[in-house]
Amino acid sequence: MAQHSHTALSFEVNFDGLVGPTHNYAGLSYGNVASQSSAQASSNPKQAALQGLQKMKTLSDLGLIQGVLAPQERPDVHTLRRLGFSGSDAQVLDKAYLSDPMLLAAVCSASSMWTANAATISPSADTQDNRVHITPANLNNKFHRAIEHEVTGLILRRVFNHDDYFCHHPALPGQDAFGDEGAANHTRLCIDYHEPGLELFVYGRCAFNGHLPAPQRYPARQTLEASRAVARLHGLSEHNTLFIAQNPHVIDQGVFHNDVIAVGNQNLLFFHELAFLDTPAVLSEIRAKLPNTELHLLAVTQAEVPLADAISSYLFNTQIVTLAPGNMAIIAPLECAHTPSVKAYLDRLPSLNTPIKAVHYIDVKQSMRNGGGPACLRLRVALTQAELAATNKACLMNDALFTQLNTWVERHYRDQLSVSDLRDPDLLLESRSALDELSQVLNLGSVYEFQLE
Ligand code: SUG
Repeated sequence: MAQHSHTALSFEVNFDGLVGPTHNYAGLSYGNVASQSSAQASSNPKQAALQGLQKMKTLSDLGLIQGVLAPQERPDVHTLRRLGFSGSDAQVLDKAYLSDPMLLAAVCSASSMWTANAATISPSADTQDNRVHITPANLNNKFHRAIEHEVTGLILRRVFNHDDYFCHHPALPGQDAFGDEGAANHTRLCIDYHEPGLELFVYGRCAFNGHLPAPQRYPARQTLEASRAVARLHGLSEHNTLFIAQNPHVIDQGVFHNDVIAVGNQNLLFFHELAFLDTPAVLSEIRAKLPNTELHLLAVTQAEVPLADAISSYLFNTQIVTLAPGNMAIIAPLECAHTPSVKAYLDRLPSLNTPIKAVHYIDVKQSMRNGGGPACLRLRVALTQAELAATNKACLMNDALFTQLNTWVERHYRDQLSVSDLRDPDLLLESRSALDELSQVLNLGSVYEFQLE
C-alpha cells in the first residue's frame, strides 16, 4: 500500500484515543443530542475499548499508519481535592458523590477518547518554522472536558518528543472568549500531505463581535478568536488559512462540532449543504486560495440526506482516508448503514466520480451513544518521513500491540458500569493499575499523577 511504502514522502497518521476504564453515560454534554439521550444508561467500558481497538486495527490493515493515545486518569481525584474534598481517596470520592453526583460523574468521564478534540495540529509544510505545531484544546465549554488539556499536552509531548520537528504550545486561556475544541473544527485541504495546504478553521461564534449570528438554543463551543489565536501560534499565514462561520441553525439542531457536518481529506471536502453560514462564499474562497488544484467539493443536499439523518447517523463524522494516490475510502459508523437515506447515498458514493472508491462500516456504538463517531475518536497528524521517525514508536499500532492491548483491556476493564458505580474505590484502583501498565507499554514515562501503593 502506498502509505506504508518507503518511497512515500509523507503520511497521515490517525491517533485514536484508547477508551478509558471509566467510560460511562452521564449526560454531560448539553447540545450533544446523543450524550443527553444516553444519560444514565449503563455502559460497557470493555466493549467500548475493544471496539476502539478493532477500529484502529481495521485502519492499520488497510495499510494506514495508526497511532494510539493513552486515556487520562479517571476518577480525577486531584481535581476533586482542588475543589475542597479531602480525606483518603475513597473518602474524596464518597464526599463528592454525596455532595454532587454530577460533579463526580464529570471527573470520571472517559471523554479524552475523542482525540479529535485533543489538539489542533498544523503540519510542517504550512508553518513558518517548518515544524509541526501542536496546541491542546482548552475544551472550555464543558467542565468534564476542560480538565483534559494538561495531561493531553503531556501525552502529546511524549509521543512527539523532538524539538527539531515538533513545537508544543500550551492550551489557549481557559475563558469563554477563547473556547477551543481542537481538530474537530479544523480540516486541511492539500494535494499531498507534505505539500503546503489550506487550513480551514470553522467557528460557531465571535466573542468580541456580538453582531455576527450565533446559535440560540445550544452553545457554540468554538470562537473565531480562538481559531485565529491557534493559527497565529502555529505560524500560519493569510494564504494558507480560511476562517469559516458555521451555520448557527445546525448548531441548534445538535451539530456541536463542525466534524459532525463536514470532513475533508487532501483535495476533497465532503459536507452537508447546510454546514456553513455562507456556503457559496466558502467554496469560492477555497478555490481562490488553492488555485491550480483539482478540488472535489462534495455537497450533500437536504433532499439527498435530511440534516436530522446526517446528525443521527454521523454521515460526516466519517474518516476519509487515502489508500493510494487518488484512491480514498470512507470509514463510516454502522449507524450509517441503518439509516435508509444515508445508506442509499453511501451506496451511490463510489460511483459519483470522486476519489472515494469504497465504504467500510465499523462498529463504535459505545462511543456513538455519547456522540463520538469514527472521526471524533481520532487526531490526524500529517508527518514527513523524518517526523514519523522521530515519533514514539511504542504508540504506533501493529499486530503485536493490538494483541497486547486487547489482553490488557480483557484483564482490567469492567463490562458494565453505571453512574452510581463511579464512587466505588475499587474502580479507582483498577483504573490506576491499568494506566500504570499502559504507560509502560506505550513508553510514556510518568504522565499520571498517582502513585501505586
Ligand atoms: O464533547 N461527548 C463528547 C463527544 C465529543 C465528540 N467529538 C467530536 N465531535 N469531535 C463531547 O460532547 C459525553 C459525555 C457524557 O455525557 O457522559 C461527551 O463528552
